Amino acid sequence: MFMRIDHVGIACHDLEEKIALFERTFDLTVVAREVNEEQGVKEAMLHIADGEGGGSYIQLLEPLGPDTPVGRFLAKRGEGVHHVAFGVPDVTRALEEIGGKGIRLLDEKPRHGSMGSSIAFLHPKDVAGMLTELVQAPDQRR
Ligand code: V0V
Ligand code: CO
Repeated sequence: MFMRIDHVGIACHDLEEKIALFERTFDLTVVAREVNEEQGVKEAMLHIADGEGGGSYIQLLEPLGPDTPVGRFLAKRGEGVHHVAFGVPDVTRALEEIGGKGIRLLDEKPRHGSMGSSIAFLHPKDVAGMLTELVQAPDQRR
């Protein structure tokens, strides 16, 4: 079902400061930036490697406000790992399969994600406390 880890999302207060930290510490490069109003985030993707069906990345996330998923996470838990995203060939199909196993879906259908991807989230309480994202690359080229 999963082809690779697409990205690990990190919640942070100050995106620019954390981009600089990851660039100088790990020699990573930002390959995309986006404000995603629907998800309530400003985000940056730092490229790690290329893999089956697309690349793998660190995603740095700054909330657009306190009343957003990442804003509430920061208030409760502080900065840290927010979610793990898996690359799948077909996110609609993966949602059907996983939903059929009784896992609560936070998205019934795919939404717009970073770099033109289609994304959907699974409830962390049903996946060992891990907020899980499914990612379908736009054309297997990411
Ligand atoms: C909240 N909880 C988490 C969590 N966020 N557990 C693990 N990992 C997280 N990231 C726990 C929280 O501690 C509570 O447990 C419980 O879930 C309910 O949380 P809440 O404080 O009521 O917070 P809400 O209202 O934000 O609800 C949490 C969920 C929400 C996960 C349902 O954040 C959500 O729908 N997230 C999906 C969308 C998202 O995260 N978008 C931002 C990334 P206790 O304390 O009651 O035990 S956007 C992105 O990745 C993009 C665009 C991309 O990749 O392209
Ligand atoms: Co993500």
